[in-house]
Amino acid sequence: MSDLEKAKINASQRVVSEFIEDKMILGVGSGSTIALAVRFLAEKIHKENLHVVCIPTSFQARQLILENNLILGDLNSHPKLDLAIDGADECDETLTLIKGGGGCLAQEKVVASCAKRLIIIADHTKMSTNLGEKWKKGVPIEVLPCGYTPVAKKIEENFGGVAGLRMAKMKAGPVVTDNGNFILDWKFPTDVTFDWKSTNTTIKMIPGVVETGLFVDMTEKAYFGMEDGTVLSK
Ligand code: DER
Repeated sequence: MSDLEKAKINASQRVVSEFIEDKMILGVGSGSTIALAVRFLAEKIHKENLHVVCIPTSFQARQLILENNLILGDLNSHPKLDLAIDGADECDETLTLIKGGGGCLAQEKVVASCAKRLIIIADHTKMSTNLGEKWKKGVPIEVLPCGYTPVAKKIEENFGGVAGLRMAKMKAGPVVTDNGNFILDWKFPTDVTFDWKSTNTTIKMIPGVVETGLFVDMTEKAYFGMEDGTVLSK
């Protein structure tokens, strides 16, 4: 097992043991870290016979819930959640996140917005002072397929950098999200200090933008698995 995987496991175990309670409505995030966390979540729920309804943030999360014999819910039956747990591609010192490396940002943000608390689980490579220091692939932005070119141009004209269409690896053409949309990865200029709240608001107003991977003022705490085996919470 790699040190990074150990770090993810340590942070996952800490969050599961500290936050998961009986009768909880829980948002389950997406990505490899949460895939590990769901293992410990399932162990705790089955061992302690807890009643926890799990709300997925993606097709992947739905599969994880079903594969681990957890109770699957949805936002129609449970529009208000007690807690959401999720990963992040980067987390700055203000707990502003870049998410969407796995292409699930839109549903992740909806679920997180319905939760009283959002707790992030990550390894130390995701921890930064300013966004862009660690995650070099840019801010993921989910867009309607018809509008990806004008949206990319407007973002580049307004904010600089390059907004590139995310191409699939095991399929010809672009990545298509669970919602049937495309993703632009906006590699923003690093010599500019962004007010991420207003930048996010402006980008979201561009016709054709479905959601951004900027999670601003949404995170209560982030737990980072560190290289020395400890878990740092911020
Ligand atoms: O796509 C996402 O938003 C994921 O949560 C991502 O941010 C973290 O994925 P990882 O745990 O596989 O690094």
